[in-house]
Amino acid sequence: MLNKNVETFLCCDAEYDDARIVLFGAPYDSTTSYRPGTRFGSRAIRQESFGVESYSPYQDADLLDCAIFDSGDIELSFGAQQAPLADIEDRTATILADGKLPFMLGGEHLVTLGAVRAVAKKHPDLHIIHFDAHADLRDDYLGVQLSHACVLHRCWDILGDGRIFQFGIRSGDREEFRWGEKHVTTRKFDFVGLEEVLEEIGDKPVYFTLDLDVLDPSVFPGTGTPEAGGVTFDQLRRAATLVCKTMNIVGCDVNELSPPYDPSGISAMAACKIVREMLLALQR
Ligand SMILES: [Mn+2]
Repeated sequence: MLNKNVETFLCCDAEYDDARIVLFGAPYDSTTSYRPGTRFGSRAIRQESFGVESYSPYQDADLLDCAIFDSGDIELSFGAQQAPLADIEDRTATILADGKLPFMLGGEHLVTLGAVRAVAKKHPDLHIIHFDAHADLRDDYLGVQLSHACVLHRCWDILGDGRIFQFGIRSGDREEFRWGEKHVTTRKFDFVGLEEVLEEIGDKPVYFTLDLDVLDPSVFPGTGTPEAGGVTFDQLRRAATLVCKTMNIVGCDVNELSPPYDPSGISAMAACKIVREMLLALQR
C-alpha cells in the first residue's frame, strides 16, 4: 500500500490521538508594517525542515522518538483582522480542549493574539515570555490597534500588569518603552536576566512567543522588519531551550519568517532548527 502525500514538519506525523503537541500554521501577514511575506513562513518551515536532522546533538534527543501531530495551515482571510484572529483562536481552543499543547507557526506576529485569547481563557493566570527585536507595545499603529506592532499591548489588555516578560528588545518608539516600564518587564538587547525571570514565574502557565527577528539579520535576513544588533543563533537556541525545558508551557509560537527576503534559505533553515530544538525541549 502507498501512503498519501501529506506534508508535515519533519517527523511530526503521529496520529492526533497519540500526540501531546499539535502544530499548526497561521499564514497571515495583513498588518505587516514594512515588507510583507510572512504568509509564506509556515509553508517554508515545513518544506525546509527535511533539510535538518531529526536528531539534536545539543539535547541528545530525536524527533523520531516524539509523538507530534502537524494539523497544517489554517486558511485565513487576508485583509481582514477579526476573522483570522477568531479562526486562530478556534484552532488553539480545539487543541487545548483535547488536552494538547498548541504550537503555532506564523505568519506575522499579530497571529499570537488569537492563540493567547484561547490560552488565557483556559489559564487565567497566564504569563507570556516574549523574544523579539521589537517591543510591539504600541497602543495603535497609524490608528490601527490590531497590528503586529501592537500585539503585546493587546495581550496586556487580556492579562494586565506583571505578566509579560520581554527579551532581546532593541527597537520601539519612546512612548512604548515608557509605557512598558510601568506594565511589563523588558530586558533589552539579549537574554541577560532570563534565569531570574524564569525563577520568578515558577510553575505558572506560560505562553512562549518567539519572533525570529530577535536574531541578528546577518543570520536571519528573511524577515519583514530586520533590526541590526541582534542575538546569535546559539544565544537564542540556549534561551529558547531553557524556556521550553523548564517552564510550564501551555502554548507557543514561532513567527515572522518571511522567505521571499532570503533567497539563500538560511533563515528558513535557522527557523527549522529552532523549532526542532523547541519541540524536543517540550517533551515530557
Ligand atoms: Mn519583531
